[in-house]
Amino acid sequence: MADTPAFPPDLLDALRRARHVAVLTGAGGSAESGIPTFREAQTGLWARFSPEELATPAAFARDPRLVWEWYAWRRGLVRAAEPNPAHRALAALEGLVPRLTLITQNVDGLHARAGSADPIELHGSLARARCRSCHAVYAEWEEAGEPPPRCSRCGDLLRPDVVWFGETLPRDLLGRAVEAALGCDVFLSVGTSGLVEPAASLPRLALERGAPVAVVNPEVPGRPAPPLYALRGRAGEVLPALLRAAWGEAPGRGPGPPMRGQ
Ligand code: BV8
Ligand code: ZN
Repeated sequence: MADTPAFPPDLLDALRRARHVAVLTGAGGSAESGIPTFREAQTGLWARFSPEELATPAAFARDPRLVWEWYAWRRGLVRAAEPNPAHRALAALEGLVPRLTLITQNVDGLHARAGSADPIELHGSLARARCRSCHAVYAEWEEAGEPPPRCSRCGDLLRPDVVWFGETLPRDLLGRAVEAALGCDVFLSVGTSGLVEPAASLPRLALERGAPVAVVNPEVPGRPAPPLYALRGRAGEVLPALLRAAWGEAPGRGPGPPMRGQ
């Protein structure tokens, strides 16, 4: 068995006893699927722009085609990508705890593709587009003619169905995420730089209540002390090891000894 890094025993204990675990993921959770994070320099054509410049209503108003093509490029990356062991470990975690709330800032849909039942996609999804006027939502669309494609209902331009900087998050999704941060027994913050609000406040809400908060990231600044834990490493390695350390070899089974014949 690969030697699992030593995890703090009280964190493992809190996980095993938890009735409700909340998880927030960021771009670092998809990094091992080959999806560039926001902090990394973007490759090629997109090296000239920063996401904060392109992921805004003003950028789309100024140059709809450029913004639409940036998202088409990212959609291509996601289509070519597979969920990584971090996504799969979080999908397995659903079967190990009574209640799991998975909250993601990512728009790549990889948690659902890994089998997570109901990821809260706080910032929307690349897989959908919506009309900028009548707000009709599309899961598929014709890419004929000059991009962006147009709404079949009102003829205006489609835009990616994501939350841009300066736009408010869907109230119901944010409400569920805040409720999970306020009610969970353990909070895992995975692969996020914690710079973008209001998502960045979620781990803080849990920590302020004294709930154990574990940060899974190769870079964790400072010297965190319980109930804040630094699990320094890549999510695709740390999360499977954490499940093995807490629940044993077969992370796909519920707590307790594996049932026969399963
Ligand atoms: C809003 C979708 C109300 C689009 C995104 C205070 C309160 C409220 C708002 C604000 C505020 N202060 C500032 C604001 C405005 C703004 C904001 O937060 N700006 C920042 C830049 C300061 N917030 C908003 O506009 C939000 N709206 O609050 O509405 C309002 C309205 C008007 C005016 C005021 C308030 C909307 C924010 C949503 C924006 N949309 N995405 C798209 O994807 O194109 S944000 C986007 O960037 C992501 O979704 C994500 O949230 C963020 C990137 O962050 P991360 O995911 O953390 O990724 P990052 O690259 O930064 O870090 C990766 C991490 O992974 C690193 O730490 C790295 O070390 C680690 N890592 C790398 N490899 C691995 C790894 N970890 C583990 N394993 C690995 N292998
Ligand atoms: Zn329309």
